[in-house]
Amino acid sequence: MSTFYLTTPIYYVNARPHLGHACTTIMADAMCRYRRLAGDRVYFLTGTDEHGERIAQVAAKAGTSPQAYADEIAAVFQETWRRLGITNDDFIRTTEPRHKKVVQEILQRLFDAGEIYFGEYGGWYCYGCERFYTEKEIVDGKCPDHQTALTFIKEKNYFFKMSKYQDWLIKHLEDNPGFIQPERYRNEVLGFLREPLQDLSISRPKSRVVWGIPLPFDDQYVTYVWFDALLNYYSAVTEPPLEKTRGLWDHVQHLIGKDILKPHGVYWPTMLKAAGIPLYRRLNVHGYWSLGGSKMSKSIGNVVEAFQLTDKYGHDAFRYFLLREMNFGLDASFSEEALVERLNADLANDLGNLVSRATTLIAASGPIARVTAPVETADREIAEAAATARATVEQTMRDFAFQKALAGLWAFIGTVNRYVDASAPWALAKDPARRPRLERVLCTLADSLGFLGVMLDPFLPDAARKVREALGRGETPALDAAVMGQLDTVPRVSRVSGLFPRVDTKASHPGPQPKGERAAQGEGETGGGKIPITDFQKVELRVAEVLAAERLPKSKKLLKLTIQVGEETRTLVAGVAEHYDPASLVGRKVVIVANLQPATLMGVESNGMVLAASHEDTVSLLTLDKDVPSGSRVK
Ligand code: ME8
Repeated sequence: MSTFYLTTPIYYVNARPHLGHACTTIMADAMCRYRRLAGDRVYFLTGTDEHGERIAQVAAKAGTSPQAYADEIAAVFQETWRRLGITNDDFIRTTEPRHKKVVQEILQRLFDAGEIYFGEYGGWYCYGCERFYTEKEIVDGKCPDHQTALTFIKEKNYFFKMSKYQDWLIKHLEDNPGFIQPERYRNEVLGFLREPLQDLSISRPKSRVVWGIPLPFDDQYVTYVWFDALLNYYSAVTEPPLEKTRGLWDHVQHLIGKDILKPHGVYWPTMLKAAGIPLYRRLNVHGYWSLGGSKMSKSIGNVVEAFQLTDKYGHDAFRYFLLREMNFGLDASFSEEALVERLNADLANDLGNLVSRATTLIAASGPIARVTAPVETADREIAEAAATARATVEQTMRDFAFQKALAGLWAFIGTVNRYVDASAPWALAKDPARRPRLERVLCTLADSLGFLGVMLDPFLPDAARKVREALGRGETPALDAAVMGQLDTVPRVSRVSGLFPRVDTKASHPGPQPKGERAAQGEGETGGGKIPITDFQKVELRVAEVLAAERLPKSKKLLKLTIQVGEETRTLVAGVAEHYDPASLVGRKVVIVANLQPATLMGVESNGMVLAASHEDTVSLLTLDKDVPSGSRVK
């Protein structure tokens, strides 16, 4: 039995879980379920990253303490993973004592060994990323990730002597080609290392940042959030003394998105090396999901909450889409339409129909104690296709290539569907003389379902369980049992229909066909006037500050407003002239629809619309309860 310890990034608690987080966590879950299926001892870790300036800032904005804020969002992450059926063994929070203790011990160890020194550094800092950017990384004077202005900061800090590990790390990457995979990311890290490596500032002065782990050797400083965060992978499995890691550490592999390659590919191995801790086994890096062409990140705001889609289409369909659509290591583009397309084609059509046809046929014939008819070429081909599919899964899962593993399984499903068509069991059933052949065909089909009930388990856990249950197999599935061609009986099978109901794409918005509860609630196709939240998300509502206001000469109703939306100034026309004196609006913050197509009203181009409530003769502009900067998103 081998041991497999897999981690996801620990997610920042400054935002709620979104599609990107769900993607990494689902990939890790599929991998861990697969390794359990293969009989490995598995430890699956995820968690939350709770320190740093950014968290303190959002907590302050929300009018609460950083700890209370972190408690709330960490609970949302935990609840999200529970509802998505994620099988993590542990959930680490960086504010837990078990973590803080390890961070302080390692800092002290590095300090005592002379790996940390006190010095001064000035550089361009992004508050969003909580890191300094080198001149080369800066794009148009802005943070390449957030596209916001950087701040020049000069301050005294503690530094980790990362630069001295540059040559060692280059050699390690060259000697261990599989250390970072796919290869493009190993090359990217080697690319970073072609430039001189700087020492890493690992502290922040308390005068500027208080929300962090105090340095054990200087109480005027807290630990830099990345230095703190990376150590979670180690602290989660450590029992005192530091080296005891329950036999897990030597097997650790990390799964991350490409945005955090540098901390994991450069900082982390050098930190481990300096602390005398064995390096991780492998860093697995996936690409980024984009939504309508722009990168999806919470700071940019176009997030998709994981729940909305899983509630709508089911966990398995959501999971399948994320695993099947992204080529591991490359970027992918998310759309609800593409999800529905995959759901209809691969799940409803290919898999759902196969399961429905096969279980219906087998259930109709009843169990068969002994199948006597010989195995024919067509049956043998199915067993061979199963062996090929399993070999593909085993090989591709070594590299986290979920899309290839699923393509391999779908090739098998296609073969079985063609086998059903060609052997036409419904025709065989009409001819008593062909009963023996019918029994062999049903046996092959039951065998195929048994195989799928095991092999699909990591990817579609709910559907795989339903298939196993239909065959009366209650036991925990095992990869070793995924072998076809050894069956001479047909079990009692219950019919499974509608494993994945088709989604009607003809309705104006993709959504499941109304049925059962949904129809009763008046949702779905008939609508009842309700829209999916994704429709609402298309509307970009923002806070705007009125800079100037004037009446339009020929109009009784219209005012021309000059407004500030974040960094942008625009003009819009509002129909509130009968209710507001222009001067009274200047300096006020209102709410606008920011992404309306421009319209020309009385010769003035209007870019957006001001929101107001009206009742009889009263018109009341939407204003804010508390002050927030113009440009803030309203949702
Ligand atoms: O970076 N596509 O946390 P984070 C795919 N706390 N994956 C995405 C994604 C997208 N559009 N957006 C986010 C942090 N992710 C640090 C990590 S680890 C010691 C500290 C996923 O909340 C992806 O896994 O910003 C990415 O690496 C991670 O979320 C970043 O999450």
